[in-house]
Amino acid sequence: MRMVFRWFGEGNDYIPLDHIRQIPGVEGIVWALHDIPAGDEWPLERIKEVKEQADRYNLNIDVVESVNIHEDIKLGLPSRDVYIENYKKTIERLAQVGVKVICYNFMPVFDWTRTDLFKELEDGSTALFFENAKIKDIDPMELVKEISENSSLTMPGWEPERLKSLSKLFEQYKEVTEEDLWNNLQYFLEQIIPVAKEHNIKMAIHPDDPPFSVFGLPRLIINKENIQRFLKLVDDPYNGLTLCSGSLGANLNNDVADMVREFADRIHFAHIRNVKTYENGDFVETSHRSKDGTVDILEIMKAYHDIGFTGYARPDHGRHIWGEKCRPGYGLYDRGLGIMYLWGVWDSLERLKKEEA
Ligand code: DNO
Ligand code: MN
Repeated sequence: MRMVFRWFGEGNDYIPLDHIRQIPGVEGIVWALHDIPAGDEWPLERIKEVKEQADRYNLNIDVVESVNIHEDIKLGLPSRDVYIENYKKTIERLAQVGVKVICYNFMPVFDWTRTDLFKELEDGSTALFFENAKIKDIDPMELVKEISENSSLTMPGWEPERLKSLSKLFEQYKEVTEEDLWNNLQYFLEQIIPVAKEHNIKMAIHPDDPPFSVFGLPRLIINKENIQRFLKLVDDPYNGLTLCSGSLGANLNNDVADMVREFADRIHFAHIRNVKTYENGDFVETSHRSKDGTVDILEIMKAYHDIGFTGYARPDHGRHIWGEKCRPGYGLYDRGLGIMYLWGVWDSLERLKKEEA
């Protein structure tokens, strides 16, 4: 397991690289050029700049999250071909600096959706929260307004340029069924995977978050069955997964440890975090500890250990604790604690294996 840590870039993150370097066992940053609109090519100069910044702290840049997909690709519009060509160019350039994994998602309109970014927990910390009843009642525009007023830095997937065209996007998606979305994903993969393979970059799709339909939009990467279907669209190791325990864990029927064992060789990137999910469909993000949420992090770690996982992993989100000023879900402190929990479990499993041998 190779531990990495998401960093939003110079001037776009409160956390400096020298702090990241001090988290035990972290060998690289998970990064992106967040200011480049989805669909545009990433300039090589800008890519090299990040590599140089990371080099100074002896951190690798092996994992990119995310190279976002233009909505026209998801909608299957004729203009998609231009954006797919741009995507290929970005893959080629990322390969030039040694990138190994690209995380992306195929969620219509929004990246992850929450109703509250700072829900207070019993211990006085705050965390991202999803209230099912509120989503059913609220107009998406209203939610977007509320969410963006509460966050000082733009969240990935909620960029102002994209959100401006929101109502038009919703109109366009009215025509798109779930089967259309599968076809559009297949069209994208058939063109992208051979290029990624040629450049030795593993593509790793992130599950939909939450793993069920919101605002009537179709959702694909939500459970074991659909992931099986996804992997067969292009049956190649370069067509793989970012297995996110927190996203999938927001549906109590998803057994993430079982998915780790099932999809073992197709998991290139592990997002490991806990959520507490309620029967009414609400969920709140919690500390990584197994007993703090409804996702069995211990069992998931055991599954990764059993399959001999050598891919990249990150703690994904954390709570906001100790008064830290941070991006919603992306503070230093709780993610740092999360990493120490994950290492604690992992190292114990390693020791036990040695003792048993
Ligand atoms: C949620 C996060 C997401 C993720 C993107 C990947 O669990 O990991 O914001 O980064 O959806 O494209
Ligand atoms: Mn995730």
